[in-house]
Amino acid sequence: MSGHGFGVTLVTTKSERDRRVQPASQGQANVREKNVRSQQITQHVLNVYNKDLIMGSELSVIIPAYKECGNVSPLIEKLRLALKGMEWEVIYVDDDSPDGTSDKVREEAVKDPRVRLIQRIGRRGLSSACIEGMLSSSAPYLAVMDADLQHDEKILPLMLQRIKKDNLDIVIGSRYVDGGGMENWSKERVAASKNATRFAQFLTGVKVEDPMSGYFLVRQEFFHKTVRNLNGRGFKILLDIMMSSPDPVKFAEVPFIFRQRQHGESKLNFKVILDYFALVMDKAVRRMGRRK
Ligand SMILES: Nc1nc2c(ncn2[C@@H]2O[C@H](COP(=O)(O)OP(=O)(O)OP(=O)(O)O)[C@@H](O)[C@H]2O)c(=O)[nH]1
Ligand SMILES: [Mg+2]
Repeated sequence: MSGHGFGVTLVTTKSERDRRVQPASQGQANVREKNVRSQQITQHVLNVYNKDLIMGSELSVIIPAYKECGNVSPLIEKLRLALKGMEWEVIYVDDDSPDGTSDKVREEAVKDPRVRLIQRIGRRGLSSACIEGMLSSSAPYLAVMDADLQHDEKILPLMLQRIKKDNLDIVIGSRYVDGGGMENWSKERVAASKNATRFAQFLTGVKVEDPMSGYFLVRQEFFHKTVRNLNGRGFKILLDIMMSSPDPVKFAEVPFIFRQRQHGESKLNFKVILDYFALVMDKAVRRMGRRK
């Protein structure tokens, strides 16, 4: 006899047939039948989805996104290539972008269960999007990268290797260590970025070359130790995390070339700059408070 469930052909074994010939009672037979079917369905699910997916991912890549519809499919494809052979997932956190970013991510998720989405309605904010994405993951390692293809996904395996090998809390994708840089940026933008970096280094005492990078990989345990101290506002989640740790942070920087944005528009505006100064001041004041 065969039955159908979830598009699966269920083949009943001889011993099941024998048991069904003289059931102790019809009720018991029904229960037994249900158990057999549920075991067969579980086995089918295990066969269809590979073991890695059932076991969970080692790395979650968190992508904050606002109006990045055109960048979704190209970035997911780049991640597939860069992370081949690894256990990974990608979690988009989209603030209900009017250009259909969330729908595009859902379209990709139907084809690949490693793609996940948090669509926030009535909310805006890059840092808070990263925090919520990281909190939604159960992976031991969490990467944060921009949605607009500016961060070089090819260094992710190296970042993961470094954090494990050197037992670090955080590995930063850095524009300002040897080998790093910015592709075709205007002199004014490079100067503004460097000045803002020096300002943060001076006021917060943080020893990172690129504390304003939006590209990093963090150990989940470490993130959970800092999460309740985070300011959570504005654009600079890395600086926020580094300055919120109760203990000295073990970190390394891996160089990459910050690419030019190809599709979509920049969200870097005057409010973002004001938020940045507010964050640095907040962290500097707290640091002075801790020293007293
Ligand atoms: N969820 C969410 N993501 C955001 C928000 N603002 C910006 N982002 C995302 O954060 C990342 C960084 O923003 P960008 O506008 O690229 O900032 P930037 O890289 O400093 O500036 P450009 O070089 O001009 O692109 C991108 O993936 C954005 O889509 C927001 O309010 N909510
Ligand atoms: Mg960008």
